[in-house]
Amino acid sequence: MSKKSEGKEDIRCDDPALTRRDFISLAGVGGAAALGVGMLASAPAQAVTAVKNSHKTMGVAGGKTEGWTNTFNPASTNPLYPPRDAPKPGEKIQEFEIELGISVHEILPGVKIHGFTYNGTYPGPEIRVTEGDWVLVHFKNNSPEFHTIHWHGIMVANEMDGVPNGTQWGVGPGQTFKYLFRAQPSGTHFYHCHNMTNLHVQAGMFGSLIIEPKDDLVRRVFPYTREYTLLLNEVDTVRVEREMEEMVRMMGSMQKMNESPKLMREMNGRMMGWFVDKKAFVEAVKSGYIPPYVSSRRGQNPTPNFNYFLINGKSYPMTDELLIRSGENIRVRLVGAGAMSHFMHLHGHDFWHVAQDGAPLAAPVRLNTVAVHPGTTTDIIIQGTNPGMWHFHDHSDLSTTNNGVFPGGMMTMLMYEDASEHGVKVPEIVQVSS
Ligand SMILES: [Cu+2]
Repeated sequence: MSKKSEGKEDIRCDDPALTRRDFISLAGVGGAAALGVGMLASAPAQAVTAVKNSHKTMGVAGGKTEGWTNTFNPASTNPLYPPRDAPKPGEKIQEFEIELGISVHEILPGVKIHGFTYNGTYPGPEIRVTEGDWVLVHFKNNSPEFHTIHWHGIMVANEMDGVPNGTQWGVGPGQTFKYLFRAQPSGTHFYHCHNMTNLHVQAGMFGSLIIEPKDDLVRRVFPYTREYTLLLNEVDTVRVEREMEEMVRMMGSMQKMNESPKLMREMNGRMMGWFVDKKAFVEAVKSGYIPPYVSSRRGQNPTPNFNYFLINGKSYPMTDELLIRSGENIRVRLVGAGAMSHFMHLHGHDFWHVAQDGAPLAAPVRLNTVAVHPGTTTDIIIQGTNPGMWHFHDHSDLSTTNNGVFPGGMMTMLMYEDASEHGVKVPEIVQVSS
């Protein structure tokens, strides 16, 4: 578990003392950081409000949002806290431990892949902190490949950005790297590996990073007690399996050839095509260096052929439902963690698009379908106005399949817990069809 730490700390990466620690789980210090895996229902159901009165409870009347005062201000993109500051004595540090390993992940009954998993889960655990908190992550690499963690959308100091052979050396097998940053800006964000990103994200190296604002405009205007985080990505299971096997074989022989971490890092840089500058790269090619894109074993089929489309690591019907009650607002945080755009559509309702990339919009937008592009996050509020069981899915129909067969993929259900009280009658087959 995490150790408690307060006040200024001398942050040294690749500290050999850290590599001997036993990393098992990711946890916040002092219970202040709420953690969950994948879809998170953060609180019990709130009191039921009869659906006929529900419009009075939602902070919305006449099609306009009341109390939404988010005026345009260019300075709002400036960091609230100097990103290069260090923790001052007495400042609290939220500390987390993330251990990377190879484990088997089951997308659906009968469909398993080998994954790179943070603390054994696909996707990794949710990190949830409050804006302004210091965040210290001990990232221990227990896999035979190099990795980093990139804090997507976070205003970190340059050295903490997690770009391998760019802002840091890749974190090698058995090594630990300490990431330290202040949580800003607030909102829905995520983290992911930045080494061989396409493969490593498919293999599971991503997770949500929720930074709670001190004053939440979304919650003020749309009071809610339950929320869900949906990380969207897609996988070419054939490629992931093939590349993971190849990677383990290759890295195993490299380690046998040379146990020197320094040489390993340099060899990895060469293999990946990283150089100190463009001139060195051009000179190396002139001298006979063959870049990886020339020697690629992928041949004429360079693009992944995605065959599974995941919400929090699972495909329908194994995706978790969104639970709601009549008159309730729920907040849904959608994260475009993969390589494809997805177009999330809700049946039977309009919803409010309230935030994008973490920041509240200048005005909420009423939609029934919202695009979630790679690298973006989208927050929506669903109002419990129409009891029943409703599909919520990517409207790009390719993504509602499992290995080419409908139904499946990026689909879940908005389930009213009180649907039967309102006379809704649907056959059981609608609840889970596969
Ligand atoms: Cu990685």
